Amino acid sequence: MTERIVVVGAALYDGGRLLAARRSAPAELAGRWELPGGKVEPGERGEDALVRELREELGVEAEPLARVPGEFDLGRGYVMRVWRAKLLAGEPLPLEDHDELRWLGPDELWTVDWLPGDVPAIHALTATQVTG
Ligand code: 9L3
Ligand code: MG
Repeated sequence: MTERIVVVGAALYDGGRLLAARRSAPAELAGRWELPGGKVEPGERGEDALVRELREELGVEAEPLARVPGEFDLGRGYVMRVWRAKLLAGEPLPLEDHDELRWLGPDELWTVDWLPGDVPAIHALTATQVTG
């Protein structure tokens, strides 16, 4: 596949804890954990896609803070760009494609079974200390 599909992922923080979301679909990804987010629409800015995806998937308002350097290969032509984001309003709910959410403290980051493509992103997040 030569097409590159850009996916945005949110490292959503609240009080120093990171939100992890367990996928319920599609079947081959179900049960694994990810940073919430999804595909960028044509012409859409990454930051705008992030805000939209967090509204749709979790029902919250969030503010992108800073891009995590790099691009994470998800396979099958997908690459993920990650932003740290801060929860502004709302309590996240698994409204779409997720069946469980968990806020992870700094010492709990590896207690969930991350999707393989998300693992390098979590490592990148821990490489710097800034949280929202
Ligand atoms: N994906 C992987 N890790 C993530 C996200 C947000 C997405 N943190 C993968 C799962 C799908 C594809 O990217 O194969 C598109 O994601 P979505 O639009 O189904 O959320
Ligand atoms: Mg999604």
